[in-house]
Amino acid sequence: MKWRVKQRKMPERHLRSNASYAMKLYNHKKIEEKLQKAWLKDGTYKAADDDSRKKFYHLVMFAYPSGDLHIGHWYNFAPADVVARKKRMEGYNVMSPFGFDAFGLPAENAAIKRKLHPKDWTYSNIERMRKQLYSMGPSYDWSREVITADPEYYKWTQWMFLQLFKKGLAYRAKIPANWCPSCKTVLANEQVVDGRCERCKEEVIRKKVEQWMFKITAYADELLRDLDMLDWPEKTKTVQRNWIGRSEGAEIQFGIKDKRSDIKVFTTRPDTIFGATYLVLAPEHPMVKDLTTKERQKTVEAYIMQAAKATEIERTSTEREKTGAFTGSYAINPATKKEIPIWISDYVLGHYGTGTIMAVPAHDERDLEFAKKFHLPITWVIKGIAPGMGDVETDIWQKTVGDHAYTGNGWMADSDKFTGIETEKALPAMIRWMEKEGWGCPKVTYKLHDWIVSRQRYWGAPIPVIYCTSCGIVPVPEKELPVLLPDVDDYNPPGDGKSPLARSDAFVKTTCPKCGLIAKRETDTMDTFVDSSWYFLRYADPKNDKEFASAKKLKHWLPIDLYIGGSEHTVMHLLYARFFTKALADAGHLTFREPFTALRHQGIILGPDGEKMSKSRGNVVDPDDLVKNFGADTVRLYLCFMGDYSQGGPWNPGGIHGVNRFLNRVWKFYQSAPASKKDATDSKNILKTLHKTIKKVGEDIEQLKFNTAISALMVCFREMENSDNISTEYRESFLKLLAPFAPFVTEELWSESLGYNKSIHLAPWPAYQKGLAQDEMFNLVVQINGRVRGTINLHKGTEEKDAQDAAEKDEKLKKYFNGRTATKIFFVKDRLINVIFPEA
Ligand code: ANZ
Ligand code: ZN
Repeated sequence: MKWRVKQRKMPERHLRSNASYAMKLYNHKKIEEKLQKAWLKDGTYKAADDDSRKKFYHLVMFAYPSGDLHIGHWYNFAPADVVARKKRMEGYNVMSPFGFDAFGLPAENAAIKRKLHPKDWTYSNIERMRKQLYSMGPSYDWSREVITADPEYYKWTQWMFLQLFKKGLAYRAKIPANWCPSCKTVLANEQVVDGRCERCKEEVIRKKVEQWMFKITAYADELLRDLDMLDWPEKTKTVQRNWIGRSEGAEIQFGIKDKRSDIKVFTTRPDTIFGATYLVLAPEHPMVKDLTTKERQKTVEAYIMQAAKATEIERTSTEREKTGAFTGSYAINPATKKEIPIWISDYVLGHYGTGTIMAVPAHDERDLEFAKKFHLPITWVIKGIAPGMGDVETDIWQKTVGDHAYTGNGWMADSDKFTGIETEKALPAMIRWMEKEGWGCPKVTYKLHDWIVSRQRYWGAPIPVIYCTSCGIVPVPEKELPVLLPDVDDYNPPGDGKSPLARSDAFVKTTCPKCGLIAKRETDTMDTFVDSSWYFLRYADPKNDKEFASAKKLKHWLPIDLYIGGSEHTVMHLLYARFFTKALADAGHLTFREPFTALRHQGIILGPDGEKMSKSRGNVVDPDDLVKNFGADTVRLYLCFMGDYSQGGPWNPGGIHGVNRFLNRVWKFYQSAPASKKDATDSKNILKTLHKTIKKVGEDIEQLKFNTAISALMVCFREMENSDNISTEYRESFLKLLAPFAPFVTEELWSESLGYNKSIHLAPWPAYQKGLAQDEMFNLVVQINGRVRGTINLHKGTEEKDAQDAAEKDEKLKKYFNGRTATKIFFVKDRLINVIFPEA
């Protein structure tokens, strides 16, 4: 009996004695709050404008003050912060700033829905998000924070507008624009997704309105060309390239029968001119009215009405049956001199090229479909087979014309003096001929359009322009900036296509800066993408009230060394910011022409069910709860550990426990084994682990491979845990390597257990010794079809693909491969590879 009581008491006492220790063990709430304050107070992450150290400008995309920081923000910001921290420890003068993209439609719509003023809604959100951000422990220099809705900021947004205006890059034009009937404003092409408003999902209609535009097309060529020199994901560059959409070809003039005017087409295949058997205009083309004969008027008008309803996606769809109407007029093909009918159809877009095409049904799939439907002539002018092949030739020709257009290259046919020539040679010759004859010239066209920047909404920077009845459009003098956004009572869109600011007499009425007469202010505000096109410049000198940033500070900090953010910004923000940089450089305000030297995208975190996180699905992961339960370090560490950063993936609710246990073990280890007076000497093996880890973690962070860096850290830690006595070097180095990932725990242990009084985050990043960090070598046995043919000396841990490559290149083994493709490979890491070829 007694014995049993004793037995029961023993573990209890053990527990109790540990209880106070356990409390001291990792009270994340306490240490995190304490350190957040200390870092702010000490200015630990303040970036000094000092030239003595090499700078590193590290940037994440600033946030919309939507109200809450969600796990997707964390996934962008927390792993990105690891890089900034590591660079800082490496001795770089790191600037990692943060700010808020505070103007714009989403904030305004949300505020209207809640019957709040957009300003109150936005600024209270900023307040909340800032606190959430502190909790994450990022190493931002908060003294550089920018908020685009602050007058001190948008003063310079307006100033930028004026610089573009001066250079003729900001202009006003009446254009068919995307109009969202629900948001009651114009949208940029980039803001229309599948024919719908990106914000409210309402179907967008086309409406002709006078708008302010930025001439981004003036930079189309440079925007395209300079992509080559950027360290960006290839896919992102490709998307931008396609968005800019450069097409080389010719512009050809067709005379109109019985009329003096003529009509221009853009074609990428001027070599097919002899096969152009009809013309097609976009239904909205301004010449349609003139070209339509009386008899055809009703049909044409009905068709135009019908076509106006189709979205651009529908119009460019290859699935949809072609529709159209004959105008009753004829053009003259300048090459054949034949009369060809002029049609209209919605597969021709009004705002691309000249809005008119020469149709070559034999060699263009869309034209062929159209020609077959409306029984228009088909003339074959390119053959895919060399001349003189007799029957085969005719045979192929006829078969092909029946089903498909022949869109490839080949030999010219039925093309007068060009007949028989290869198309690649004929093309330049034909353009020269057209030029000489005076009806054609080389032409480059872009898919990119000028950027519509005016918005008929309240929550944005007012466009700094005044309309005077005698002087016309007059820019607001720079010294009068900012044009303050007035505090109006009714900020709802009036629904008449005007901005809510138009209702404010006090705002509208002004005097002309040139002649002093009564004049009116522009009441449109700027697209929020204007604000974000230059915010990264302001961080260099955020408090400057004389300039948007001083030349000296810009020179010191810019361009951005690493920009990390979502790939959804590929065609808007990332393109606009590049345009702004080039335009400002040309105006003499910047000395560089590309803002983001290196760019990386994080992947997307999905809900635990593998679906996109959304409130309606109920699969949203709330970072605040996680922080409360596990602490920010655990959340950060898990986000870094959960998978390949660029891929993202589903959130695994169980996974976070593993990294939490790891951090607790780390905590316990340093608590129970404080720095000893007499230092231990590590064995060679232990040292090897350490130096390999230093090398690997450093390299992995550079490549944003956070997950594998953490795996290496776990191995490194186990070695330490299993050793009786470990050196101070090992202990300190490990903590430093972990510091960028888990800034709070490591900071606390650094001071409490290791006794330092300067932040670990400013301590030097550990260096590795090459000799110790090197992988060991071993002899890989190479078998071909199961027979040993030799060995090759490789680094331990070499993967299958690299092992195979090495074997193939080996002088002695080469002959067994002989350029053949293996059907199967058996691979045993660090031991053997067996390459199977089909037996001859
Ligand atoms: C004659 C021709 C013959 C064409 C042929 C193609 C093949 P990308 O590469 O996209 O620039 N096109 C021109 N303007 C158009 C518009 N506003 N709406 C719809 N299509 C238009 O395509 C250029 C080609 O698309 C042009 O070359 C024109 O058709 C058509 F065997 O001209 B092509
Ligand atoms: Zn005037």
